[in-house]
Amino acid sequence: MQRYSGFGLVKHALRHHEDWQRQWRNPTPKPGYDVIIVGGGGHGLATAYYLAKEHGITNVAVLEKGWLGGGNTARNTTIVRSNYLWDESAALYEHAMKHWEGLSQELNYNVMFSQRGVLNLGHTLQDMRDIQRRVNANRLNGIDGEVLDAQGVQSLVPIMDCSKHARYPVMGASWQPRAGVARHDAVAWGYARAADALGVDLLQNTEVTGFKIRDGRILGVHTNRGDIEAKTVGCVTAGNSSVLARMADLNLPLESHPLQALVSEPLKPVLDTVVMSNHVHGYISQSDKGDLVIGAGIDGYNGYGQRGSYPTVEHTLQAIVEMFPIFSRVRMNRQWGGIVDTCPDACPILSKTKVKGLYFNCGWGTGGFKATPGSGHVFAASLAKGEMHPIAAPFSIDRFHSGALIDEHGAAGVAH
Ligand code: FAD
Ligand code: PYC
Repeated sequence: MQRYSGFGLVKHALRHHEDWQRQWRNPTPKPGYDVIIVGGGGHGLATAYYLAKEHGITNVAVLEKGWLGGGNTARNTTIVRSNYLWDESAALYEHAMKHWEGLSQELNYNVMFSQRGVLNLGHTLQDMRDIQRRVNANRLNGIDGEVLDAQGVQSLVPIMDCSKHARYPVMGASWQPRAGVARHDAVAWGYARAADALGVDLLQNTEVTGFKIRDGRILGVHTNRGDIEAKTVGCVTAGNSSVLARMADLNLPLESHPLQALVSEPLKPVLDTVVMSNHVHGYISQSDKGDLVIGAGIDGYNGYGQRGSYPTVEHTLQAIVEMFPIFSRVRMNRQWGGIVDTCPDACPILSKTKVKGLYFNCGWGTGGFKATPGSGHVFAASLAKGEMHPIAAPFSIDRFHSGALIDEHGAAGVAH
């Protein structure tokens, strides 16, 4: 792959940004591939990359109906942490965390992973008991975590109102120092460039409209650009997963909801960690550009609108200003929404289906960005071997029949 030297960069800058090398090819679809990944978000692109890199399966296409990373990957607020309660999810998110810690080097692409720590605040005695339990469980799983009291929180975030006069006074928090944020679109672009370099075809503006299934086996997909054959198909389509599932006559226990976020005008550096409060219902961090990145819970209704709304801005900012009165005069710049697919136990689905060769990776709800490298890694191994990777296996669709649910509502960090 061609790389630009310092001289090359200057030369291109002087030529008015013309003739830059494309980051990835724009191939014509082949009639068939060994593996098709539906969905060109972070998870789909990571899956394709690890298929090629770790399993030598390079005859792979990623089919994306829009542009790469234009779904939830580019709409999320980029919080990365692994402090989940149950062993199964702790293993999955910590697997991702370990990948995050070397991802920029792995992809030779700066994904700006910044381990600035995440605080999950507690405002009631019950919150604090839950926090204590979760931090204990994390430590038993070798995941970093501490329980802080209000004073500990105040010393980490001097600008937050940790006084007793707040409507819901801060009693303490869980603190994961290795947690943080990353640059969302760089994650998609980094995986895309690396997968393309290994021979993966990235097909944008290619929408899957149906599946070719015969005798209970997948044979390929129908798309707006014609039929494409493959005996292994992985669907990684986040908020659209139940729509895809219906095309294969499958019923997934998913609900699609808008989840909104907003950013402020840029400010000088003022907040160097991530603060989340489920109770007051808002979370906040400051991006490297200086804007405050803010969000809350999912919209109460089902929908596919990728838009923001005034009531959400209002109630989210009420929560933020309660915690941070210093931000009361900051102006907001932009708001947007993404479509998240929520599962009844607030855990993802990584699973085979009753259609041989057809797999789903979905249901990440409000929290899948942090899982991107780990999810791609274990999903690729599952597709390559035809058996779910041990870290993925507990997240099979079968759990909704067996009752072996993994309830992570408490650790989800965002109300849903
Ligand atoms: P996506 O990036 O959505 O990719 C799926 C792709 O599939 C899309 O590009 C879509 O166009 C494509 N597709 C759909 N249907 C078809 C079809 N028929 N044919 C072809 N392509 C199709 N998670 C965190 O961990 N931390 C956070 O701070 C966080 N904040 C969030 C804030 C907001 C506002 C939102 C909306 C989500 C947030 N999330 C967060 C959740 C996170 O964004 C998602 O879980 C994650 O990005 C899902 O990644 P993905 O690659 O599976 O999905
Ligand atoms: O899962 O940590 C999370 C999260 C934060 C904001 C949205 N999701």
